[in-house]
Amino acid sequence: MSDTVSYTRKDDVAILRITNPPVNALSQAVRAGLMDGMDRAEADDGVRAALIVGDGRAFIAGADITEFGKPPQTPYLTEVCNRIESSPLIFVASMHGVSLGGGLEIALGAHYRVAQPDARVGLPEVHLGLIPGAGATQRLPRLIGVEKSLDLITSGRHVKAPEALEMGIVDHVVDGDPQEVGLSYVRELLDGGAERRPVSAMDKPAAIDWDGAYEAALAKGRGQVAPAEAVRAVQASVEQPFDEGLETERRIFMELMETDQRQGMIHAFFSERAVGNLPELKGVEPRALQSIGIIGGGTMGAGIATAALLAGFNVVLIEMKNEAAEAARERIAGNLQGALKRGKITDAKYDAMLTNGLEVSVNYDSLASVDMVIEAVFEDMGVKKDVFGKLDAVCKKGAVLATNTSYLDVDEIAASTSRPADVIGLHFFSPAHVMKLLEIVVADQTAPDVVATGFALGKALGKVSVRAGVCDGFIGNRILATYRTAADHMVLDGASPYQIDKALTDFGFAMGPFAVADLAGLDIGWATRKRKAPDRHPDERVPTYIDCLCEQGHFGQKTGKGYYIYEKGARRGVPNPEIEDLITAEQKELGITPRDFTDAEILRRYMAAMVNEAAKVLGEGIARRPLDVDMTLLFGYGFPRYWGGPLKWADLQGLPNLLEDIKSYARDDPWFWQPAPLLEQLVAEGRNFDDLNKQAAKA
Ligand code: 3H9
Repeated sequence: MSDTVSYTRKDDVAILRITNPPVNALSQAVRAGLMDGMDRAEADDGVRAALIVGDGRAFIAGADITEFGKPPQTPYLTEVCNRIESSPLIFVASMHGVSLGGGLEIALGAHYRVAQPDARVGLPEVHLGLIPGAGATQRLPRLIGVEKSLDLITSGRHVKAPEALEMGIVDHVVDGDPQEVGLSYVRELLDGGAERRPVSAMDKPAAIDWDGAYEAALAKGRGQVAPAEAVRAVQASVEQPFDEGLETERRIFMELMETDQRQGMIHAFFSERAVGNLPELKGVEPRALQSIGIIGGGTMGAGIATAALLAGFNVVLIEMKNEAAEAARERIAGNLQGALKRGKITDAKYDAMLTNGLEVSVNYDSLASVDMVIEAVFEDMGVKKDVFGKLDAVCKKGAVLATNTSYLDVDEIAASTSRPADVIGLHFFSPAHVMKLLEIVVADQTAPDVVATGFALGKALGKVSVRAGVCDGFIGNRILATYRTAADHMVLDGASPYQIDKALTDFGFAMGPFAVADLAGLDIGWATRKRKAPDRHPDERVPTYIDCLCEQGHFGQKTGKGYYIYEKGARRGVPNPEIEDLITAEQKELGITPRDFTDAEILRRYMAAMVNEAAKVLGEGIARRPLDVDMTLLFGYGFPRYWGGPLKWADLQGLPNLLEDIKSYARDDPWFWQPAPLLEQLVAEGRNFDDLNKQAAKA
């Protein structure tokens, strides 16, 4: 038998046990092993039924994603599922841990399914830019109907065993050892005279409004095609005989396999896992971490405190005045209420977090015993240095001292203490208990175990942590500043902010840059412009029309007026008519004759600016790998996941073309469009960003 599928027999039942750590992915060896196991079981005298069970932590996590993009190898998964279903033996799947994608398809090929109470099933293929490709779009609708199937397939969500039982995906839920539970269920079935029950032979489900469902899936996916294509595959289960439906599913699956979106999504899948895996941290133990101090109880500080409490840490929050401390407690309680409402925590947990887990104080001495402090005060070097001076005086030896600054020099902050090796940047994104990104900013003297502690914290909080070096804005905000500037230049030259926002949401961004500016607060950009004004290069083009709004106290969403006007309580606004006049006035003042931009040019310039700055960030070592940039933009800046990130997007477009475009833009504005040396080097060497990712993985 194969190394990955073992064959044993208990009385009249054959047991096919899959062992392919870590998650029993259906590699070619596993597929072949299952085929061999079936041959053997059917030839084994006296065997009446067969049980499929997984070893280790999962039944089967799906097809082996590392095989995608390579020539498919026989036996194909569809054949394996069909072979299970058409076997003369009664086939039972005993499911524990996860049964995802092809894993669930194997189970749907079986005639009966039993699951552990904490098992989860799902068809997450859309998260890889695909649809299920081994029969689920044809079998699941026959088993549970079209609507429930579409819910599962187009969302990719995981369903826990009790819900799967209610939906009719599994037949039985029992706690115990998966093999033992499976065997007793098979016994029960055999003794009860149960017969084979092929799902493909079940009645076809009822039709729905397919075009409506297709359009809805397309809109919800913001340009992602796989969920919408899944609707067409499910449609085939109603309109075509089973075998033809399988062919339709296969055709769509193979077409999606060829798309950029599939490549982008799979890049995102592996990068999300690789991003926290730093060679420099191999063998480095993080420091002990149980209690966290937080300085500042505004939106950011309260958000970090909420995230820390939810992850089980004790939190001491420092504010300047008692009223502010109490307001911070209220803010945190409000955030936790949200978690309570969504069923993430129980009433008892909620009470315990607020009474035992959280201490608010106005006295820095309360921080004497905490393991880490995260400062989240006003973005001003003087204020930060003052805070770090106090922390240096009160914190115990070995405590990690972190700043949540979003652009200030962490080296300078560290140098203001007597223990720079303990100082690190932990840049959270607001709201910190919701946003997934954490930039871990490593200063010159930060000790390796302090970096490891930052990553350990990120993991405990469920964040995607990215290592960044010190520069103005680190990885994310530095790149943002550049592509935002490209958008500003286009506005000066004639594109409207609303056309730009629309072109970028059409591309798949959650929001366009001007809607984002309104959300973040126009005062932030205004303050940055003022801060940077003294060092500004004379060739730098900086529009000032929006400052007129700021001077009148209009800061975007929070004041009801910015690029857009917001009705009270509304999150979406309508274009502010004053903006056009302000832009026209500035164009006149600067002697600019506005011109038209196509959406394609807007996208190209915006992305070219993003990629060029990202290549500079990489070239300077602020980000170590292209995938670090990709994950920063994906998890902190609303970049569409199905493009994998800006540098994956750049690879997919072709770097030589992009460099040519940058050089052509530089003819009008050579100061802004200076090509990144790394980009020029990659083009000259015929390499791309993914080659750098691969090189880093080998190192
Ligand atoms: C499919 O089935 C298509 C079919 O319909 C049709 C085919 C014809 N393959 O996430 P973790 C690796 S599409 C290969 O850190 P967790 C993962 O990279 C597939 N490798 O652990 C990591 O490696 P490393 C549909 C896989 O406990 C290690 O396993 N299925 C696969 O947080 C541990 O993973 C999916 O989309 C795989 N399928 O989460 C499921 N899965 O240690 C995708 C995982 O080297 N997987 N690895 O970094 C998941 O959602 C999570 O990995 C899972 C475990 C929930 C299973």
